[in-house]
Amino acid sequence: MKQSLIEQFSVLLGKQYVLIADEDKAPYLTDWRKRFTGKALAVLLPKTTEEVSAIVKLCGSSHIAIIPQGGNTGLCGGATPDNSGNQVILNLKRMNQIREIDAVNQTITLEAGCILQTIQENAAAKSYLFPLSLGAEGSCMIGGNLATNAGGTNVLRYGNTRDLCLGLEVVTAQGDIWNGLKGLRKDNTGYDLRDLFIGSEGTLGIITAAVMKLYPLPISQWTTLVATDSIVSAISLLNLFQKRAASLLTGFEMMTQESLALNEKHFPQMANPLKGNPPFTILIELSDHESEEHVRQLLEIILEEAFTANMISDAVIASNLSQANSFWHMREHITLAQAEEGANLKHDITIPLSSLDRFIKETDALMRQKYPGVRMINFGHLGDGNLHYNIAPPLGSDPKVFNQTHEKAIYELVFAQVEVCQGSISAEHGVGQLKVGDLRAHKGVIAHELMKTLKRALDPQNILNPNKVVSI
Ligand code: FAD
Ligand code: 2HG
Ligand code: ZN
Repeated sequence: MKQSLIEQFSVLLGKQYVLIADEDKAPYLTDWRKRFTGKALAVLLPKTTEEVSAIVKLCGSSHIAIIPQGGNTGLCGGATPDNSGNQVILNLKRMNQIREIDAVNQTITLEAGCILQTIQENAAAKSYLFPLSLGAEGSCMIGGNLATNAGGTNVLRYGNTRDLCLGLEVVTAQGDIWNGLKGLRKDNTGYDLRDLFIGSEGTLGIITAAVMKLYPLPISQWTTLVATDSIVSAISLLNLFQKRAASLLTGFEMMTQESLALNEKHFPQMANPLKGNPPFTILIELSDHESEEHVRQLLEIILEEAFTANMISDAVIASNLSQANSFWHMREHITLAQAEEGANLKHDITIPLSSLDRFIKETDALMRQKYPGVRMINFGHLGDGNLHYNIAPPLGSDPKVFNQTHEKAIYELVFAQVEVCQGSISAEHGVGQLKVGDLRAHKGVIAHELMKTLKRALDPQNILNPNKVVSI
């Protein structure tokens, strides 16, 4: 049966787009963090929506599950198959056409396999901003961004991927093609199907194309690094910028001393330009559609006010684009430094800003008491209350052994603290296979049951990314 299915895939896609040799499949079988590895009957590389639809129908009639995959940069194992060898990976990288840029409507219609950075570059070439921006933008794809409702560094001003999307084209679990590619900013015709598929991590449908919003490209941007000695000061600074700069504030990222020390250890060229690597370094970006001078003056006025109020103790304003880029690279390299250091435990959480200081102080204290020597590698999108509260094992311990022994208890400790502060256990990375149990425990019974009801209704055969997000 399996052999005949592979032959049918080959007839449909062409033999070279049905990968069955172990060495060809290998790059698709392990997630970015190397936490999960699975097996797959085949890796399928369709070029058109019709081919995706035909694959789903063939899989449906053979009861073979499908694992949708984009750039495979997800951090929760959502795009990795299980170990049965009975699942196929459907990678959308060949569906990489920009179908249309509508200058009047300020929208771009894209296929799911378009790489995020390519989209940004194409938009910029036409003087538009496509605001979604994240460290993996050189390889993640818009289908994956939509499926995970990715966040990144511009959420503060432009929202999550969901907020940037106006319409979708989706292949359903039955293999039907839903064409919802309307570029409408208002559409109250019943249930919002688009929002159902966004963030569903490939469990409800396969996103094949999308209409996304474009914005005017800012004409000037100023980026600065500032030093604060506490999270309370950092939040006061955020509130000051929100008040004075309002919508010109496009980035507000926090990095702790420990996270930048780790960066410097693995990437010495990424050393913190702020003297002495202060307790908290904040990266702030202002963007404007007026003159360079206008936003520069505003930035200086706000920084002056912050100095006077003792919110900050040092600041460096990037003098050119290359220095601004180096600030952002420093921020984005923390994840890579952590990967170099070895396996770590990631907690991608949101906490209301009013409870963030309490969360960090209490959780750090508990962590140090229970796991002496443990390292808190803390950074994140402070403007969104989104903390990457990552735990690295004590120096000298074997990360694998430490994680195997303590992972469950550490997750429980952090998530219990998140619950006390009324936060979320997944701010932007999603659930994947990593947090299925945690979602069950923390989403609330009614919400979790509703999610299972949706899954059963849309995918009764359970062939789309089974056992990811929810198990039914
Ligand atoms: P994949 O990893 O291939 O897939 C992710 C999930 O989406 C899987 O469940 C998969 O089945 C599903 N999926 C993929 N394509 C489709 C489709 N077409 N239809 C239906 N389902 C699909 N994330 C953030 O939110 N913010 C960040 O700042 C951020 N920074 C990162 C930095 C680094 C260095 C790395 C490695 C990752 C980062 N991520 C971040 C996580 C990751 O990049 C995002 O989750 C991204 O959106 C995943 O896109 P992808 O194309 O790689 O998807
Ligand atoms: C980021 O903000 C990403 O850089 C990755 O979301 C976070 O490595 C992480 O935990
Ligand atoms: Zn992030």
